[in-house]
Amino acid sequence: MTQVPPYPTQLAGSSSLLAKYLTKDIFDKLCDKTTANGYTLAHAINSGVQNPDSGIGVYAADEESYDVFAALFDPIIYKYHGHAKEDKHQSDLNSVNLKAPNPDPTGKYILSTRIRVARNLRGVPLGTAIDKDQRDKIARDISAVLCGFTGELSGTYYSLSNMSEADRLSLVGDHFLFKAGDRYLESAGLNRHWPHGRGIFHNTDKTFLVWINEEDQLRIISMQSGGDIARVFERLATAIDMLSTKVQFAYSDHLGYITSCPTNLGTAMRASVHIRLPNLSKKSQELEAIAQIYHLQIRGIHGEHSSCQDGVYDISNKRRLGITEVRCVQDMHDGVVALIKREQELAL
Ligand code: ADP
Ligand code: ILO
Repeated sequence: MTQVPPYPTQLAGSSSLLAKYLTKDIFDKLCDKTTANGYTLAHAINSGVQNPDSGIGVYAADEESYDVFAALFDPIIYKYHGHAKEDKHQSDLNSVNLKAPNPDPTGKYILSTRIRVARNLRGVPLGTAIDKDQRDKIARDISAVLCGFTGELSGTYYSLSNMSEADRLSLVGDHFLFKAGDRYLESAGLNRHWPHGRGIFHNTDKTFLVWINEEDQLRIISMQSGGDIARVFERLATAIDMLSTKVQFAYSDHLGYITSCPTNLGTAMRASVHIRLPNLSKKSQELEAIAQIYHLQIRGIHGEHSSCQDGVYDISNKRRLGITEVRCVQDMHDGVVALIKREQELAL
């Protein structure tokens, strides 16, 4: 008989969505449930329990996790994305529908633009429950597909196991590669067998990159210096189209692309700029207010949970589910236009 874990009292002082929605009643209802991949409630909540400073605190292991643990995941998804149980997701990667002229043609504010989507393969457990052989197979199969890309997208796959420490640190420092040892991922089981099966594919200019087997099996990334958001989106859409002809991704009509963290469901897209806002950085309430109007998320430029330095921010779309990819990027674009306008007014 499986042993039922006790209610995690460590959540008492946490302001995560896990702590908010994992009432004793919900816990009792879900604590003996398991998905076909052997994923339990204890697995799903471990990251939030071990890291009480989490914003969310839960991870899934498969599409089934979102059904089996729906009593916990549904309110979290609704609170984060405003997406209700009966709502459907919709996709639009057609760059013609995006109205995004460069908000900063002289390059005074925007340092760089990056758009990424997460993808996971249909029928394979997510990184939280995947085994070593399955993970290695993904790295082999996907890198082989990517190495067949031509033109602007042609590039090379670098496995983390064979990479020198100096190369790894340089790629991380230049914002191209994921960091090692994230404690939220660690307690979610996403760092098992590290660095096996992890790697990065990129083209020569490092404008097209694919992370393999980090938080999600694939993170498909388009990025470049400056604020040409439309060009970055167009490149990403082309790469996604090409990959989609070779592999089937996990997708549901309700949740869109299935990801290990519920914040990434739907489009699984984060479109961001690194932007210099020295005057607005002294008026954090105003910055927050603009972010709220345009559905923006504000981060430091060294990844999530990093803080702002010298008035430079990572500004991205916050919503991802129930809206299209074009809408995600439009949110970011329109918000950045508003931020630059206010920054200019404050400089007068
Ligand atoms: P995610 O991969 O979920 O989008 P992170 O915040 O962890 O989120 O970012 C991963 C890496 O990408 C970090 O090194 C970050 O600095 C870099 N990055 C994010 N947005 C940009 C951007 N607009 N320009 C350059 N680098 C970026
Ligand atoms: N588990 C962390 C991160 C949540 C959102 N970010 C990512 C990378 N998925 C938390 O709950 O704060």
